[in-house]
Amino acid sequence: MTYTVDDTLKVLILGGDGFCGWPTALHLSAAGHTVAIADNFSRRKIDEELGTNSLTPIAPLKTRISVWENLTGKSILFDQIDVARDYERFLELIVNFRPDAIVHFAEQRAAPYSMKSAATKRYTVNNNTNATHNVLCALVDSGIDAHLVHLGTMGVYGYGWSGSMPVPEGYVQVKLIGKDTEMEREILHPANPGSVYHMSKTMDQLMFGFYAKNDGVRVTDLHQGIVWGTQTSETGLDERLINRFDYDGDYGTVLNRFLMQAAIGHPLTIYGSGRQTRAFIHIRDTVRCIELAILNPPEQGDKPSIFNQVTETHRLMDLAALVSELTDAKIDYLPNPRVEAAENELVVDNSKFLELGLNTTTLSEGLLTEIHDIAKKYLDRADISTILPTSFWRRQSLTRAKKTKVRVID
Ligand code: USQ
Repeated sequence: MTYTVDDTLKVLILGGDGFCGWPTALHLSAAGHTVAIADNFSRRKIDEELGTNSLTPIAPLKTRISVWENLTGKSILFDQIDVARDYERFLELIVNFRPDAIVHFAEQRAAPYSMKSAATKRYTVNNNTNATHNVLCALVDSGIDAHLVHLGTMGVYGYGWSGSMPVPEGYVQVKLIGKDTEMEREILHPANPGSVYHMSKTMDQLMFGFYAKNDGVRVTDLHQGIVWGTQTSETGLDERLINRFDYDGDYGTVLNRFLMQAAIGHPLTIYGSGRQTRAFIHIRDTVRCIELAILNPPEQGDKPSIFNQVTETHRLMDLAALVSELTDAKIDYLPNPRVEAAENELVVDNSKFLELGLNTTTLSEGLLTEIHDIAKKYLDRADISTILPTSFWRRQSLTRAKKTKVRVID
């Protein structure tokens, strides 16, 4: 069954206080859906643990929700739950709320954080896989046929595997060649994660496939690229609704980091060659994609529906050059703290969202300037000591990074 934009649904957002979750909650509430948030504030706690903070001053969730209610007359329900650990309470929540859709953002989402130490690797796997499994298990346990929309990642495919062939939306056709026979099959695209975080999302995929097949759970997995930007039309309505802006070496994603670095006069930090190509999406398109996914659920018994949630691809050195042209920022080539291909091609098939009517927001000078301006506005909150990477994929990278001199390109 497909819904129309006039249908109003009950949507439970897991991780609704985070960078993607909060703007999604507002977008869906503005569109008339009944929204409930479950969150354990782990993202705010990790800020404390790392001694970092959002560049933008984010209000406590209760304040955010009451400001939204005062502005729009629309209420958002909230329950503080750790989905990975409080199974019984989560079950009770879905039995009481009876959602039509659950949007699952409740995972540790930073690759560098997931690679910092044995403790963060274990936390990432324990949290992410348990959260996903608890949600699936609770859907079956409760008998509630809610559509599960999960925020996955382009990183499950890895980079460079298919060369210039477009990365398909989740599944590939393969030919199995035996001694005497050959057969064609459709399988999940081979998983090729580049960090423990990305690995946890590849494990999620297996759970989705199993529960869809065994129990008829309806799942959409969104393979999202790197998000840039910070504000949506809803979060921009009042400063107390403002979204997070992460710029530190663990949680800041590359383009937002470049824009913030330019704003404070720090050289742009390219890791390695800069010839890595990645997929990008603006936060405004993230929230639109989530709504499109909710309105277009798979049928019971279908395999998980997989969408590539990306709007464009760019080489990192080209992005840095663009930001540098706009702002006169210098560019630093740092030794790469990660283990990743120095260079890759990336062409992505995103036709499913385009067919559903997504009008993409692509990189434009206007938007880059808007984010640069936000970064400038909150400059006094910036802690420059958190910019350089402190997470290294291999122990020896740390030693190498200390020994190698940074090359500055004017
Ligand atoms: N990079 C730099 N300089 C920096 C930061 C990063 O050159 O200052 C490089 C990295 O080496 C990497 C690329 O930029 O090649 C992307 O790094 P990132 O930190 O922007 O993004 P990533 O670690 O891949 O993770 C982010 C989100 C994650 C999401 C993923 C989508 O944190 O939640 O799943 O983007 S994707 O990359 O498509 O898998």
